[in-house]
Amino acid sequence: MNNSYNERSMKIIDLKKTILEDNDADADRLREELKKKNVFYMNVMSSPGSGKTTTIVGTIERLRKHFNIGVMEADIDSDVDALTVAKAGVSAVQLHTGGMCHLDADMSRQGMAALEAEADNALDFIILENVGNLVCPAEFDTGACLNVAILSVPEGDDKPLKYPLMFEKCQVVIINKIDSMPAFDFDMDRVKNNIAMRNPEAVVFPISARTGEGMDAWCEWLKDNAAQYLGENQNG
Ligand SMILES: Nc1nc2c(ncn2[C@@H]2O[C@H](COP(=O)(O)OP(=O)(O)OP(=O)(O)O)[C@@H](O)[C@H]2O)c(=O)[nH]1
Ligand SMILES: [Mg+2]
Repeated sequence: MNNSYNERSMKIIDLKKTILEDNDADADRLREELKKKNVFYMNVMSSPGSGKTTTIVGTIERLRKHFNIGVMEADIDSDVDALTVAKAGVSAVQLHTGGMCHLDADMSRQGMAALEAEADNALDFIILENVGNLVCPAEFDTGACLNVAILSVPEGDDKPLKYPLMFEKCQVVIINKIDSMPAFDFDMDRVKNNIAMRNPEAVVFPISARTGEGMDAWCEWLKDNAAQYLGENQNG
């Protein structure tokens, strides 16, 4: 058969890597921008329902006298979390990700512009509740200066083994719902060992966002770290 078509070369583009590399560079730029503006940016990640919103509300209650806090709630749809957080008395915006399972640096920047327009005073502490997902959010640097993963007791102590990247990328792991320990075979020593295998530097805080147990220790640590970051920027 006479084939009149010329053969064409075919290019495979590793899209994901390009997207990730572009995003990494943009996240570094955002961190620099936030440093200049003296804003501490914390990214909270977990599976759906691990207690991100409940922990964030408890954190706001303890830290709002120390910082001007604003919250970005990222979800695929709905505004329930932004409404919950706004009731705690801080500026909040709901970000819809258009079906995406994570937030990236540019989406963070867009959200911050909306949040700043919403806020009465200049914010110095921005919290992102990332989309509930233990995989995708860990792949995309949001430009945050602190990454926090929440693992709740009912999910099981083996999750750091199954979802390594999340536990490698965060500086803090909060173990939430410790009030439910009697109902599960969750072993606190085992989970700490599993986290340490992935990330020996990670700081671990067992808490119950429902009863408040452990919340003061977590918030004291966070207050000291945020104050140090903001102080360093002012001095530097
Ligand atoms: N027993 C117990 N329940 C909790 C605790 N923290 C949160 N919950 C409950 O867990 C459910 C989910 O909590 P949320 O704070 O909405 O979890 P989330 O991670 O924000 O959920 P998504 O935004 O949907 O991903 C709610 O019914 C909370 O009341 C806790 O420490 N102990
Ligand atoms: Mg939530």
